[in-house]
Amino acid sequence: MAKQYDVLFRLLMFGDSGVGKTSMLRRFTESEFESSHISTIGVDFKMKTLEIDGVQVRVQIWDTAGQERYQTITKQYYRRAQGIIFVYDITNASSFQRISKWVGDVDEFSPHRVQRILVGNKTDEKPNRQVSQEQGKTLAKSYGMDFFETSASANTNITESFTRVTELVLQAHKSDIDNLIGSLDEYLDRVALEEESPGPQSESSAQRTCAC
Ligand SMILES: Nc1nc2c(ncn2[C@@H]2O[C@H](COP(=O)(O)OP(=O)(O)OP(=O)(O)O)[C@@H](O)[C@H]2O)c(=O)[nH]1
Ligand SMILES: [Mg+2]
Repeated sequence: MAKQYDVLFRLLMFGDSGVGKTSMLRRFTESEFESSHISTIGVDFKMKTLEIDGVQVRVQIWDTAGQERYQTITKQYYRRAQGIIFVYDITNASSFQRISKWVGDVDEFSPHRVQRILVGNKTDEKPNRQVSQEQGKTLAKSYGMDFFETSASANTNITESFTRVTELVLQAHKSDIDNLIGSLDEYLDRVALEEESPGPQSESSAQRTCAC
C-alpha cells in the first residue's frame, strides 16, 4: 500500500462525562454532530490526516470515557500519547474543577515530552455559561497549556484545537522526525493496514480497542 503520510501521532482526549469529547472528535473527523449523549465505553479512536509545514501528519485520536467506572481502562492509554486534549464544559463548573484531577492523573503516567492543550467546549450555550473565558485562560496558563474555547455543535475552533496540539507534537518531535523520515516507509505501510477507523461507538469497536 502506498504511504500517504509521513508521520503518525497518537492524541488522547480526557475530561468528565458529557463535556463533548466524542462530539468534538466526530465534528473534526466526520463533520457531524449528534445532540444525543451516548457515553463512550472504555475508549474509541478515529483517524485524520493533516498537512502541517509540508508534513503529512496522520493523527490517531483516542477518545476516552469520562465515566469513573472506565478509569482503569483509560489509565492504560496515558503512556501511549504524544499529545493530550483536556476538555471541560463551559456550562458545567464541576467539569472545570475536575480538570486538575485529570491533569494530575495524566502527569503521573505520561511521557515528559507529551504536549497538552486545554479546551472549554459548548460555547454556543452562552446563557448557561458557568466558567468564564478568563478562568479557562488562567488555568491553561498555570499549566503552560494553549487554550481554546470550542463548540462541537456550532463547529467553532474544533479544527484549530486539533491542529494546534498536532503542531505542538510535530515541533516537539521534529528532530527525531528529520532523522527518521527516510526510513519509516516499511513501518508506515504496516500501520496503514491497521488504520481503519472503527466507526461510531459500536460494541464491536469498543471490544476491539479494549482488547489491545
Ligand atoms: N450545545 C452543545 N452541546 C454539545 C456540544 N458538544 C457536545 N454536546 C452535547 O453534550 C452531550 C455529551 O456529548 P459527548 O460528546 O457524548 O460527551 P463525552 O465527553 O464524549 O462523554 P463521555 O463519552 O460520557 O465521556 C451530547 O448530548 C452532545 O450533543 C456543544 O459544543 N454544544
Ligand atoms: Mg464520549
